[in-house]
Amino acid sequence: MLCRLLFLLASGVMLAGRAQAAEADHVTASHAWIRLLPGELPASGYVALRNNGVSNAVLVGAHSKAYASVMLHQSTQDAGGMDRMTTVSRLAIPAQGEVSLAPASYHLMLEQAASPPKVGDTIDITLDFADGSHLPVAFLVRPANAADAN
Ligand SMILES: [Cu+2]
Repeated sequence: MLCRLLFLLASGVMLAGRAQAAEADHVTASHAWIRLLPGELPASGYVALRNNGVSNAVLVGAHSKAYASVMLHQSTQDAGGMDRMTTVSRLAIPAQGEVSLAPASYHLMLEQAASPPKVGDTIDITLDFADGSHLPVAFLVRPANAADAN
């Protein structure tokens, strides 16, 4: 009897420990959308991420069945006003803080669509965190001239 009680206690502690370790569990996503560009041009994915946890959540990438290639990028302008994009390997969402993937900033670069997306479609993209946890997010496909916020 005591053995069984100890076992139950131990598994309860393990479950609690696991829940605490999962970064994705503390992150909520809102305003997830994709800007669709014509032809074979890559689309961009945007989303506002909030971390309700007590430690940083670190986004390390994303994947989707809808696109063969999903990359985390940052757009910046150099001194001459030229737009540049760089690959981002780690993006920390601070504890109790927010990070936005938005035009002219961080974004998901989406290439090699499995089938051509249409405006109004919802596309599932899973965000990958440094601890191996995942956050599935539904992105709304919007036209090339869509405003920054939805
Ligand atoms: Cu990009």
